[in-house]
Amino acid sequence: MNRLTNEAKQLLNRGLDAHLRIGVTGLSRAGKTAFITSFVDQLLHTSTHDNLPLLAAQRDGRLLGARRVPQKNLLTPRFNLDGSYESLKLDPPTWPTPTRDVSEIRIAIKYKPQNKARKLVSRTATLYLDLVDYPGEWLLDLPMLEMDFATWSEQQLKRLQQIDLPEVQSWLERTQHLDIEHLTDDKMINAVSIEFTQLLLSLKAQGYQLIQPGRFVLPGELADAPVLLFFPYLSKVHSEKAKTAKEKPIKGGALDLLINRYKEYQQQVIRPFYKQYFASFDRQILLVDVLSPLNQGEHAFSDMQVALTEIMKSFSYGKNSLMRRLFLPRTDKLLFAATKADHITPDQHANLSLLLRHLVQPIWQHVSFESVAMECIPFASIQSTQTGFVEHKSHTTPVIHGTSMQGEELTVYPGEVPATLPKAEFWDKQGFDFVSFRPQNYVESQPLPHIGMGKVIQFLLGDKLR
Ligand SMILES: Nc1nc2c(ncn2[C@@H]2O[C@H](COP(=O)(O)OP(=O)(O)OP(=O)(O)O)[C@@H](O)[C@H]2O)c(=O)[nH]1
Ligand SMILES: [Mg+2]
Repeated sequence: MNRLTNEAKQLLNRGLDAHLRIGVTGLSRAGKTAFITSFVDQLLHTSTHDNLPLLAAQRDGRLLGARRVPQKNLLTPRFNLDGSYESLKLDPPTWPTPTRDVSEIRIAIKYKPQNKARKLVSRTATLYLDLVDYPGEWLLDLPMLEMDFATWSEQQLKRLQQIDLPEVQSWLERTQHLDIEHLTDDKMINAVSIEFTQLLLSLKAQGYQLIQPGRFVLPGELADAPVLLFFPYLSKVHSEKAKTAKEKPIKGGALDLLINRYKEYQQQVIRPFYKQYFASFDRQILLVDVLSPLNQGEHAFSDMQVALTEIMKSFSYGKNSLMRRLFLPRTDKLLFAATKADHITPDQHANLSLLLRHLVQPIWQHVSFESVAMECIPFASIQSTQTGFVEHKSHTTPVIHGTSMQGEELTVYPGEVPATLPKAEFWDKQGFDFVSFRPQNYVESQPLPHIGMGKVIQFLLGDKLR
């Protein structure tokens, strides 16, 4: 009892209210906006509905209610929750519009503490929750911090050379023979940089996900800023021969400009993002749309795999990791979540979870040694289909039923999700048929339909509601 009263006294001094900051990320279209919308919507309904049976605090009847409160961080744009509701309320309902920058929203969750010491102090407590949406593309830039311009250029050009697309090859031919060392104004540099950005955007539209620098395709507030006007270029000045001859770029010349902009990008764009945002998250969720690349084909899938491996470097907190050396990350829980699970039949959810596990495997073991709890969960933020069975010649097949984006009622069996990284046979068979569904009609008094949000929310904050 003595220990309890001591703990209670400490709690009294600190106050019972706790604060949790969660980073929500994923490559564009992964489902971040739909996820935060549903996350908040589910919490707002917990006191009136039995919508999250897997969230222990709700199951135990200890959740008293949740409400939106003004965010503390006044410099970050607000997450547009009302905009999401407006899209879903339209007739026919539509998905929220794509977002391009970081945004955040704050929720206060009131609950009855279960912890004995907490109960001694007060019968109710509040958890303040910040959810911060930021583009996963920005995480692709971390490795750039350890590369100088010449090394980065070499790596990028090598990668571009491997992409067998006419627009890539023609950009390489046009730009790598320019004698920019002797240019003294920035007109040509700016023009080639804009072409490079367009090339990256076109690659992204074709399913390539490993895009570096990430801000070139998702500039946020930096759109049109000169810090985004550079491109990979292997200068003769960087060649081994020139190095020994101690040849230096002309001061104030075009090559100097490229190098300086690259350095500014490292110092003024990449570093501040990790310092101000990334290092401030207590927990993070990385949303991965595994199903779309599975549908788009081998190039999209393998590129997503490489992009994920790059992204995972930001979550690698080992003692010698770049993250640990440069910043002080404090994330203690990391969730990998496969989104849009309502596109497949329930019997495939286990495979989706296993496939995601294989995708994040390279870093999984590494991170779990560093006292970060990790989990892989398949889920759907806003369920847009219903599940059922179809009988055919005494054979029962599981199906999903929904309305396509064009308004067509569809009942489909989308196919099997491979439980391991797909092999050549899978791509030959093109075994997976993915249809985009429109959201179901929105009923204001009801929580948004979902699959597995309770498990996701329990992992991210269940222990903070004890
Ligand atoms: N069926 C289904 N589709 C989803 C779900 N979540 C997202 N989608 C689809 O994925 C698209 C992208 O979702 P968003 O939430 O806008 O993704 P995002 O990561 O915020 O995308 P950006 O803002 O472009 O970075 C949506 O327009 C939907 O078509 C879901 O739970 N179920
Ligand atoms: Mg978004």
